[in-house]
Amino acid sequence: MTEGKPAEANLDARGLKFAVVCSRFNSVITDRLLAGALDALKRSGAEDSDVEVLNVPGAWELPLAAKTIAAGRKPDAIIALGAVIRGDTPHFDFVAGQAASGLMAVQLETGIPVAFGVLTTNTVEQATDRAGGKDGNKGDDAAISAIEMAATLRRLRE
Ligand code: INI
Repeated sequence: MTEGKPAEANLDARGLKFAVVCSRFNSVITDRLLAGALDALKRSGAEDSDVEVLNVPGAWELPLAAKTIAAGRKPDAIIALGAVIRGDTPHFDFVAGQAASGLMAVQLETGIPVAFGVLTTNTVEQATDRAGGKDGNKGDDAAISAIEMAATLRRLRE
């Protein structure tokens, strides 16, 4: 291990600014993802005043909202939350695929980490399990990743 670098993730969110972009589509699920993300930020020391929450209609809209926030308020990290659940048409593939590649493009273009808290599941049950159910809360997980990336990038840029 290189001297001076912590072996464990830095999950200290104090002094860092975050934006949470959350889609309303499948809001029964995304509300739980949002609660998980906000809980993780608070647990890790983020101030309420350093956390901005923005809602968008669906996962399709997440990349543009994230890009606009990145360009404007320049938070230390963005947490994108959504739930894309497979139906009987290929719609799922377009929405899920474009949300994922759009959010990746935003973080690479802007240099602001975008945590991917978008569930892509075959069923509502699978989504429920991952939104505070038996498989944890992916909103919480995304927030933890965002904190680590924000802290790591801040260190790298110093
Ligand atoms: N948006 C989602 O976030 N999840 C879905 O499962 C979903 N499905 O299944 O259609 C979905 N569609 C809406 C989409 O994100 C846009 O809001 C809409 O197409 C308008 O641009």
